[in-house]
Amino acid sequence: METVAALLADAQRILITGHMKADGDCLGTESVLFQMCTVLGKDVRVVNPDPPDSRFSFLAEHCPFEVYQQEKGLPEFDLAFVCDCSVLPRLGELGSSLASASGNRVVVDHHPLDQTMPGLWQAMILDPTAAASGLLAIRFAEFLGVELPVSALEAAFAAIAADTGWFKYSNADYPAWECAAKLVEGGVVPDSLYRAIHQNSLQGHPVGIGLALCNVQYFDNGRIAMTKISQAELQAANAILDDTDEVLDILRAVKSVDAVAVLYEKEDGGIKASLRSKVTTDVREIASRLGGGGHVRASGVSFQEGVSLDEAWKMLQREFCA
Ligand SMILES: [Mn+2]
Repeated sequence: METVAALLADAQRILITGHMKADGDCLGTESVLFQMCTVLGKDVRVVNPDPPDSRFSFLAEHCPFEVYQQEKGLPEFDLAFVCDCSVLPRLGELGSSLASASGNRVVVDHHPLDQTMPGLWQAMILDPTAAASGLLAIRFAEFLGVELPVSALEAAFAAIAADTGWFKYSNADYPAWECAAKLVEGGVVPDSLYRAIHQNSLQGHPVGIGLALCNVQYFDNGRIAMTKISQAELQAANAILDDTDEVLDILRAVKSVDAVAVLYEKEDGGIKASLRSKVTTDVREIASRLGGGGHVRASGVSFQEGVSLDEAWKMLQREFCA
């Protein structure tokens, strides 16, 4: 953290970014760093490959999320923070601009470091044992002695809650609870945050969950549950499924099940898989065999363009049941 603090002290123009389809942890971490740098009097821009997930749009009230445009390129920066990801291709075209820019690059992440581009990072705040990147952003603010506004504490809480499934999963460890307790002491009201994030969906969302659950199949004596959902099925029922977390939770609730997967066809036809496990299955290993990544208990895969939902199903089933 000392190196990052020194780089930050010398920098005036700060860029904050993160991975494609930024999740609650990525957006929350960005918001903490944005507000911290603002308190420090820096000129800060937050530029992402995509607009924020609608459930986390409330974070935009205190953090101006911009969307990267290839024609405009990235703003000039002295120091860039890359949040919740060290795999540059996961930043899309923004990643290539970032790699060729002259400013310093710092990664703030809780995934194992991507080793394919040595020399890319001048420093890092990296801890694969941390429950969320948001926790690392808070630790860094504490290290610098920056007093954060309540909106930044809310962003950190949202980040940790997002990656621990509201403190349900195995990564909800003592440091995560301890940090959450401090955030609540600082003024965060968890139930109002929960309402803002998880009780704000559209009427078609429960129908989307129902449809996705109807396609479930069990393998390996019920140890594995897989399901899938196509855009055609969703559209025929006027349903939406903007988030598969609830589907994954319900599948994991089955007693015999240890590992679950939801295959989801996006509106652009691309296929995404979300993988989770309860106790024994290493879903990061399974995801990495298909070109994806993540954590041991939570991982994901974006299949290559042109792969159909049924093809992705067969590939995933082969790896999952191997
Ligand atoms: Mn994360």
